[in-house]
Amino acid sequence: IVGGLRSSVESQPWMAAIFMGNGFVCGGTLIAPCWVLTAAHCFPSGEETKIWKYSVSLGRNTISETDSKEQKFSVSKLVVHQGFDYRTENYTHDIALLKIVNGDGKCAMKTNSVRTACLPPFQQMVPSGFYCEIAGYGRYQRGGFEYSRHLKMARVELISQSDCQHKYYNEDEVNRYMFCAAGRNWEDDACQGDSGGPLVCEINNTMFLFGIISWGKECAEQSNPGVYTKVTKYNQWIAKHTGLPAYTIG
Ligand code: 4AZ
Repeated sequence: IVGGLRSSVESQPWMAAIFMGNGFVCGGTLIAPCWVLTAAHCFPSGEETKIWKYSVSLGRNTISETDSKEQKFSVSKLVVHQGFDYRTENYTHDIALLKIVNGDGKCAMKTNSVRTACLPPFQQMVPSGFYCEIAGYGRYQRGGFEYSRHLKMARVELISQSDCQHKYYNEDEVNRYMFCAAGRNWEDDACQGDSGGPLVCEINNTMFLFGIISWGKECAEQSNPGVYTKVTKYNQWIAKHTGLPAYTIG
């Protein structure tokens, strides 16, 4: 996250960190005790058969050190959206699911630092101009290469679909499965290493996961908003692959 501020995981308790071996891969969001939603582009094609390489941490304030309150899991299933094409520069359907399980065969336990985010109802998008928040452990400086030592968050404003498709990007780059958001004065943005992580919006005191951090041209550059996977297009896909009852999905 470029700009924004340092966050504690207690204020982003749905935040997941995905690792391959000891290496950090991507952010993610806990949407049910056994399920983390993330971005498809975090996984090269064919990774569904190599889930033993991956692990997931919840309740973690830094990437570099383990946390006394953290919960660690292995991955028992990886579902990458079948419409995502890793070989092209196209990020359509940048969505994936991880099923998590710990050494005792259990899923996530609710604590002060671990909690699920809600999924919004199908096709119900927040209006442009609305402010939401993003979180991640990725790069923290415009043009920088270093990942943040701590979890960070930032407030971003949702940009109208037509502005995003005509003013900032084009319709080939940004389609109806994506939306755009940017910080005040273009100063706050997601950056490399944040992908897969959450864009949540507060509605009636409840945090709903509307976006998955996906891509963008550079980070925190004027007129280059961040682009997010539009979670409200995927309720049925999530229900089908998790088996979660539809009423818990928005
Ligand atoms: C990335 O490479 C990435 N500024 C994610 C988000 C943004 C740029 C790059 C948005 O994962």
